[in-house]
Amino acid sequence: MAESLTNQIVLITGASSGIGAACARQLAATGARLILAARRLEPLQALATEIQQHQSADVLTLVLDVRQPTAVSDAINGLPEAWGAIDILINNAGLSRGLDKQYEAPLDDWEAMIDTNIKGLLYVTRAVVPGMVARGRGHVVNIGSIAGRQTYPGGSVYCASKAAVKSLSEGLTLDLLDTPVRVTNIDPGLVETEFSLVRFGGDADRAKGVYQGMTPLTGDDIADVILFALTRPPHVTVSDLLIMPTDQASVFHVHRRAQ
Ligand code: NDP
Ligand code: 8X3
Repeated sequence: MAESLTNQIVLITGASSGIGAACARQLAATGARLILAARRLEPLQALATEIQQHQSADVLTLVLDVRQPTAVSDAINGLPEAWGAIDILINNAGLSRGLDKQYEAPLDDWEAMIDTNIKGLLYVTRAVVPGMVARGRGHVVNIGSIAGRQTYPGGSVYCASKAAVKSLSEGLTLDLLDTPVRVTNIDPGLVETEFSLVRFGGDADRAKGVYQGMTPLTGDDIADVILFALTRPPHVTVSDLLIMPTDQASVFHVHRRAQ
């Protein structure tokens, strides 16, 4: 039987936009209780208000920078009692910075990507998963990328960070083998979110160009698949998925129509 998500406590990192916000909206409709985490309070609060009003879901917002290990463990350990037993963790917070050559890129960009996409994901996992193991239930969803499977020019460090996510998903699966806790790795292709805007430092025209002439995925497309994985019966693990726009065959092959 499909797993019900009603009253399950879900922590979504990077819930203030894009894929994370889409997951929040879809999970709210299932009756799950949501902890929405990100650095920006305003979009988190706006989303929480929207979800509470339209779906009367139970929502807690958490201003959190996943790059700060002490802040992460304090935030998780300090959750109100009614929210502490996290059933589902969606490790979604992540970003790319620039498209510079490996021998030219600004060091700050590397730090941001490695600290967020690899170390941040690890810090949150380290804070949440012991409770899942102790309670004998839980599901971790890691958001990787097609960029973790194929490296493109100027993408060295972002691609490496997403290859690391894939390894971390595999490692966590192995480490949890003698427990009921499940791990799902999701690798999306091009999804139109704030991702490219962040990558190109707020340059909206350049960001728009990434999706020009093709139909990208939406955050909802990825949330659909995550919901599918989360609702499989307990003996089924959707372990590793690549989700692509129909207009994309690889990081190098995107079908664009003349406009
Ligand atoms: P968005 O930029 O729309 O969302 C990224 C989210 O991550 C935001 O909510 C942002 O919130 C949060 N975030 C960034 N840094 C931190 C941090 N240090 N601490 C906490 N939260 C943080 O992009 P997407 O929705 O597209 O990205 C979500 C995930 O999907 C990322 O891991 C990305 O790498 C991955 N992905 C995206 C693809 C795409 O084409 N868009 C394809 C494949 C994978 P805030 O700024 O408020 O902290
Ligand atoms: C995001 C997809 O191809 O822009 O991870 O890196 S890509």
